[in-house]
Amino acid sequence: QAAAKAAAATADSGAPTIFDKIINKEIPSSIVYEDEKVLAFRDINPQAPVHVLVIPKVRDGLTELAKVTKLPYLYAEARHGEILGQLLYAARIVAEKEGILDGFRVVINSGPSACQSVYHLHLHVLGGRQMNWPPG
Ligand code: DGP
Repeated sequence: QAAAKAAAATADSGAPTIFDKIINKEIPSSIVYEDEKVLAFRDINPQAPVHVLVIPKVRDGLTELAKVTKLPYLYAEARHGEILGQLLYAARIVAEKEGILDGFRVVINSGPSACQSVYHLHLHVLGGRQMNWPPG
């Protein structure tokens, strides 16, 4: 908890992130789904039996989205509609592939107060156990 908060508070929201290296296959990841615009891979620190991150690959859209997520909330504009829709569509594909369509959670941690630690927009797809509410 404390470590996650510290990482979120010090994250550099302008710089390339570890996810760029994952997209470019410079570092390995366990890929669950990939298409032209979206990459989904297993979280290195899973919080549920299924914990997959879904991220945009497209460099231009990515830069714009990474910038807007500097704000303490998800700031989406109309021009982001297509890529945001593709991310949600990929989340559904991931849930289906992982066999958790009966119940899964999609989370975006946006900004330091939400414990965002990697400043490359990403959806967490979580499932495979009973999910509780409220979240922490
Ligand atoms: P967030 O706190 O929402 O910014 O989540 C970032 C997630 O990214 C966190 O759950 C751990 C994951 N993560 C960080 N570095 C790596 C990595 O190098 N590989 C993988 N697979 N996941 C990573």
